[in-house]
Amino acid sequence: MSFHMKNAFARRAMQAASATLFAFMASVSHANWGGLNMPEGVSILSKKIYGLHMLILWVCVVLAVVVFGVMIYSLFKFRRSKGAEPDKTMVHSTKVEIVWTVIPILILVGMAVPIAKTLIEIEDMGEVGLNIKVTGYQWKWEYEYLNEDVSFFSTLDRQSNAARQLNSGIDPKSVEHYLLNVDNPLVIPAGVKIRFLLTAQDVIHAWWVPDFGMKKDAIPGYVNEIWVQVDADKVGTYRGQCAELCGQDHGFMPIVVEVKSPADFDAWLRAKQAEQKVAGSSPTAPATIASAAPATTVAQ
Ligand SMILES: [Cu+2]
Repeated sequence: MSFHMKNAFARRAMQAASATLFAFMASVSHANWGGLNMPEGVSILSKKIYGLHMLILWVCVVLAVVVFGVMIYSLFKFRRSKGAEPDKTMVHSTKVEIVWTVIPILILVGMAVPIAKTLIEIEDMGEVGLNIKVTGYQWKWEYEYLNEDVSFFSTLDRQSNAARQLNSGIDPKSVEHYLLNVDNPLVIPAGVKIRFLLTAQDVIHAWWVPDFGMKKDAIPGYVNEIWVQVDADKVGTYRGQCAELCGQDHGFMPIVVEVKSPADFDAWLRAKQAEQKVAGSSPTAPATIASAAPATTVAQ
């Protein structure tokens, strides 16, 4: 390649790169920056996980700035065209090798401490106020409030189900919370530690509500645990989905959780108990799980 061709190629490459950069900048200036980061969530654990994520992100940013800063500075400052000569004495410097091995070890150990603390907390199922057994089915969820005689199924709402059919003639955009709404939402109290016992009846599903910061597989024959404590002031509706490819209608088994104040939750639970007693349709929880669950006391 001649010098001129090389030059023309470099110029065209620069033009293409700057055009791409410009297009990228133009698109991100209209982007929803709030959706770029992971959500902070509304539970004790989701906030801890978010805090960890931000801590590690900033550690990575500092490391990247230092490492790339030194690298780019060295590339320009000591380039061959300026007559730089490689320093042969540094090729096997034991001192330097020890330094750049020990520093990353210290950084990794420093990061492992808060991570281990949070992982231990995630697994701590002590002092729960309410136990809910969640069973995944193709394609719905069943919720059983253990020792409370309340259980029900939660399936995709009728509107979404009608709109999703081929040639339904219904514009999905006209359906509120399309594919993210259910007939019977799960109801839980805010400010109470709740243990979820996850299992499945047919294939592997996964119960996932992003705002709770928790996602875990629901596996037939196994009982997995997670706990969630929503902040007392975060009463509201939170949505999630099955997060494990579980068959043709995997995309149609959403999760809706209504978080109520403890008083409102108690009223709801009592009404539900009365309703299920009348209907005579309250299946009792399997003895193994019910007996493994500690006494249920919902904080007022
Ligand atoms: Cu599923």
